[in-house]
Amino acid sequence: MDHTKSRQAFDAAKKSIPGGVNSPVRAFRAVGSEPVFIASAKDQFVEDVDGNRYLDFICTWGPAILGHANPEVLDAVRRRMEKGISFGMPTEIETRLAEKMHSMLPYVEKVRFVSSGTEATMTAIRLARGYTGKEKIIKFNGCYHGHHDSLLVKAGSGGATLGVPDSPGVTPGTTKSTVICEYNNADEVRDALEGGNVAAVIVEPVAGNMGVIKPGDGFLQALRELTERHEALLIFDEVMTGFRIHRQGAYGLYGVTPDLATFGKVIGGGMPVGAVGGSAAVMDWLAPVGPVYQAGTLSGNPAAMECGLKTLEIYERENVPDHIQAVSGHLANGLADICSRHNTVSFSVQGGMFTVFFTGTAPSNFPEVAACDMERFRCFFQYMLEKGILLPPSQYEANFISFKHTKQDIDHYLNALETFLSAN
Ligand code: KE4
Repeated sequence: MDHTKSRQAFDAAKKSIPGGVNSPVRAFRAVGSEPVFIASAKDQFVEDVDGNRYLDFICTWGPAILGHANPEVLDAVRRRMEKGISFGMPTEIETRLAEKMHSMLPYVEKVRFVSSGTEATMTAIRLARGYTGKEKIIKFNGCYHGHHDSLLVKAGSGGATLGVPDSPGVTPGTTKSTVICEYNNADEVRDALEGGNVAAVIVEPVAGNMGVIKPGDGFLQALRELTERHEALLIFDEVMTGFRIHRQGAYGLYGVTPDLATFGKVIGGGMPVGAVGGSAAVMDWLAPVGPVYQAGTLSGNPAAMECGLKTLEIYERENVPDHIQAVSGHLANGLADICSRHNTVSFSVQGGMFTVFFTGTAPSNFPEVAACDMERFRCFFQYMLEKGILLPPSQYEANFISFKHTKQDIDHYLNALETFLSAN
């Protein structure tokens, strides 16, 4: 494939944007090549500036659950924007999206909209600390909740230990109250909670930022019981899993009700939206009703609200979850067949998200993912790119399926995987 124009675009971008990108993963550094620059997208396909067309499994990291450029969504956003883009005042469209989310998720009695998943989890953490009057936050090794300081930490040595900064600029003072436990290890959570002063446990109910890793049997239920026993809040970070692994996210799939949940991606339909939701008793601790401060110039932006609302309306009307479930079931069957014949790969599929791991046994936590053959993943990524299949450029990322992906698309993916594994 010719990537001349992408290379020129990248050279130009690097002169005015750090690394030429506005989010690091887009720079393709984990796969050792230069990124392609996207010119347009439609349905399950994207096209780069050189005119190369790709079957897209990034789906803008989850928001494009309807596929790209849905005509009804575009029309609704266009009509909304003709009335003005932003007012810094309340609008009814914000209420309508909040009501839609409550109608789909009854435990979400109230919602506060923000402009990213990072803002959503940052708000949820502050709210939990304000509501409980406690300080510590428990998160899990390998789970990503956005780039705000208090959760941008990595595991120290051993198990349930205080986090250490995962980036320069994050001070030990901001991470001293963050405890890291191993995903799928409820005993570590119990030990950490018994230390007291824990405001909340925040978890990706299905992890998607170390590849797709499902909770072991009873893990989420154990977190629910342990947090109730120790009067800490349970926060489901559903920024990625919300409306993707089930029409009611992890709440619907596992039957566990969190105290708070954070959302993003799908609820914005590709425009900047994040949200934190939960019971009115907890949510009303947020300003201006309660004392926990939080704000945002573009929070609840009418155009973004319209994009998210129309996305969820179509999602329900077209029964998108059932279609995605059927296509991902076809994928899971195909991957099971391939992995039965190639013992150096494994996989994990949950609803509209999946990962092929370059290790023989599907990982259950971050250290096991870190042991994958990353060089072979790099070769796989490049092989698929040249085949016109765009994968997330990291073993630690999830692949996404949209409403527009077909079983034929999945067969194309499976055949390319099989050919790669047979030759490499
Ligand atoms: P944003 O601030 O990127 O909107 O959301 C942060 C976030 C929070 N919680 C979960 C579970 C998430 O997956 C994310 C962001 N996901 C990444 C993909 N791994 C976004 C892609 C990127 O960083 O460019």
